[in-house]
Amino acid sequence: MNSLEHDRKILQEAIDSSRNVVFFGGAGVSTESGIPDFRSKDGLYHQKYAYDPEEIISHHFYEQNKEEFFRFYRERMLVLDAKPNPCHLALAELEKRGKLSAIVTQNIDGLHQKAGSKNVIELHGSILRNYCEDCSRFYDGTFVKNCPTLVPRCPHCGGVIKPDVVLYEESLDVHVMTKAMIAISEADLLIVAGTSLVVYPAASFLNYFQGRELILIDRNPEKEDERADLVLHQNVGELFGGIR
Ligand code: CNA
Repeated sequence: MNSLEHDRKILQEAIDSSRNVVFFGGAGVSTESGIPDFRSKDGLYHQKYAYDPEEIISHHFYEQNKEEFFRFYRERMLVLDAKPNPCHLALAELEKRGKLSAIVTQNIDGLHQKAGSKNVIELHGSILRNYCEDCSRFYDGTFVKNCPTLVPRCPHCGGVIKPDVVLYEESLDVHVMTKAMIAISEADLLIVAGTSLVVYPAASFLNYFQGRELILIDRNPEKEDERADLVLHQNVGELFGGIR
């Protein structure tokens, strides 16, 4: 048995012996769907832009330099054609079977819902939801993608259409945070995958876990966390490929 099969067997056993699994994920969950993460070697933070990507997606930058923000956002973040990978699909199946109660995600790509998951708690919002800053009308991701102007404008009032995505310096929605905390605190198995756990407050939600086992999955062989009972260094999509 190779290391992938071995780790998959361990993960399957942990799931089988749990009654309430919660999945906490980050950008690494979608790299196998072709969406780059932030902090891996091939991630967005290691690519060259006119400005530091971390600065571009901050609230003050959005307010001061909308053109540059939307140039980066359209090129790098507004990915609408990605497909769910085996991790997204296996999690949706586990929810259907009543094993998994919630997915808490830092991702904004909507791939868990595309895979069929229902209870997806999006800590950082979604590129699929967009609002006019002036009249609050709603627009989907395709509308923003196809908007002829670089800065998307509301056809009704001319206001700027802002993605419903939590930028750096912005607060998380209180109701969303509460749902995430409750879900994590009620889990007996918490699977944490594809996240560097450096973005706060999201990363601190792990502290609400009081269940039996916390399993961390990351492809970076150096990634560890003192809260984890077990660390599996695998590609999360590949690993979940055979999970039932
Ligand atoms: P991050 O800081 O980029 O960390 C990603 C982590 O995942 C790293 O530890 C990688 O080693 C690991 N990783 C990457 N690919 C895999 C893989 N296939 N299997 C296992 N591990 C892998 O991303 P975080 O999510 O921790 O940071 C939070 C930010 C990233 C959130 O605010 C997100 O909105 C934002 N983000 C989201 C997306 C998306 O929605 N798909 C993409 C890029 C960034």
